[in-house]
Amino acid sequence: MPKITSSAHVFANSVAILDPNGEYTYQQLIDASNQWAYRFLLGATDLDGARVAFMVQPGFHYVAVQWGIWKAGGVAVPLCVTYPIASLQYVLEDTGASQVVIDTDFQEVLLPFVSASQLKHHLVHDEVTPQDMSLPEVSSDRPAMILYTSGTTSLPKGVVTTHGNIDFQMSCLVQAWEWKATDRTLCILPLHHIHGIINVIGCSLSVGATCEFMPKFNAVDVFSRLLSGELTVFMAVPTIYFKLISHWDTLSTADQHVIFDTLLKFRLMVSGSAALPVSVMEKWHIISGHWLLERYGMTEIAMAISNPFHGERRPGHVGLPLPGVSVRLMGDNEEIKEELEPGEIQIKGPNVFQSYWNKPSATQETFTEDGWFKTGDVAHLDGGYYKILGRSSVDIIKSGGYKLSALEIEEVLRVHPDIEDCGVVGLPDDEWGEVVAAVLVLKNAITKEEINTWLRARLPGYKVPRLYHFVEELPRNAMGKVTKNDLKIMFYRGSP
Ligand code: MLC
Ligand code: AMP
Repeated sequence: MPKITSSAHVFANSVAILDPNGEYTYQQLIDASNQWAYRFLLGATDLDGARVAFMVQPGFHYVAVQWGIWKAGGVAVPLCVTYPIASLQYVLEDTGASQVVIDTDFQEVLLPFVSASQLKHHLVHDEVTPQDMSLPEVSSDRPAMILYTSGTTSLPKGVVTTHGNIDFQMSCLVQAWEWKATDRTLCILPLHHIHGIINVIGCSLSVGATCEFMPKFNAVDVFSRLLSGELTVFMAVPTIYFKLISHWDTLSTADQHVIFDTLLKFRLMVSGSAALPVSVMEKWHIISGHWLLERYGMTEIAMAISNPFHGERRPGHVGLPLPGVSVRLMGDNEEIKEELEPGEIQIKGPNVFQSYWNKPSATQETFTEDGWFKTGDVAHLDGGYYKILGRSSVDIIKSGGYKLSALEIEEVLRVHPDIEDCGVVGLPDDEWGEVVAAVLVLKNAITKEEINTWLRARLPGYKVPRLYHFVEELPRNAMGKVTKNDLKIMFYRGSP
């Protein structure tokens, strides 16, 4: 069982969670997660790795369900709360989930499918009679969680992490960033990805700190919580800092001074999941007096490289290997790269995931023969600090901190009856890092708005292209492969 669920007894009377419904102690979290575990066990002694999916609003119930699954010996599969049914169905079918937990807000989208598939389901607010049973011993090498990541294949892959992985991922950050029980943080990130799950909820609750939830990001509300003077740690993706800066720009000088004085008292402010532009880091320093701590991570490895808590936080760099994590840069000819030579980031350590769910060959291909995980990100070392230079695949797009697969979006677009062919690329964007853009060859006339409405039934909003360009034919190289750089150039020339 992850240490986070057993160490909670030490902080029993402290406030663990604050969400829109109220305040909850660690003891309430222990009690509620035990009850969830009993509900999942359905009289059995151990779920033995059965997958339990849950579509629950960020907050107390989300964490209680997650811990309940772990305590019962199940594998937690958090569902994105903005997914349309097609994306939810993919995850439920791919994991072979045997039970699903549904929050009131999501019954309309999920319940018809779950009922039709005769999946065992639980509603978060169902009245249940409290039970008392014994819970299984769950060893650290057992799978704990499956998170879906988009990559160089058209369909998202499930990343399986063990309890041991999760324990290490949290304890490593607690050590590096000096988390303490007196900390209080704000969770504004989606909870189907590691940034929110491990770095924010996991770290805070593993040390007895308090985690506040704001289920939907909004710059005005975030500033109002930051200004409460109660928070000590804040973590976000660069797009969020960009949006906060845009809001700050509209405020009076007097308000800006109050913000500076309050934010200066924070212990730590972190940025990650995408490259932090130096201009954003510098502007945030003017706003808050803080040099953001930028770190590098990935669903498969959680966090691997981080600027130091004490010491120089170098703009444009992701820092040094975290304690216990080994990092190397590998060249195309299997040679380890030295200072200022670009190479692929490869990672080894207890943070590295176990496998891609049901995909043994994808798992094998992503590791070197000597067991290093190949990230696909290219970096160089600059005076001991790693600097990310790019990615080995043009088909991976990072937008708002979300990793998107151009291939996945193309695959869905090609199903549209009026679309003959398409190519999807990421275009640089100050706010989003990259925005998704699609070049289409049409069979029949159709508007961008019609395409977007159709896509939103099949993909979450953050995967839907922001820009379209229509052509007679896609540019291809001698091998017949679409030349993605030519697609990008079309948008710089202007879209019709
Ligand atoms: C949303 N929109 C996007 C978008 N996300 N557009 C382009 N790119 C995106 N990524 C669109 C929506 O479709 C919507 O359009 C409009 O923006 C507002 O949507 P929203 O969801 O309300 O946006 P907003 O609330 O402003 O959200 C922005 C955000 C969100 C930055 C809060 O994108 C977010 O939560 N990002 C974090 C993702 C994350 O946690 N990644 C970590 C992965 S783990 P319309 O037309 O409907 O108005 C990882 C490892 C690591 O990367 O190192 O951490
Ligand atoms: P995900 O698969 O959603 O976990 O996204 C992981 C990817 O995010 C990494 O492979 C990187 O490409 C990117 N990433 C994470 N942190 C940073 C960072 N600080 N700078 C640049 N890219 C980052």
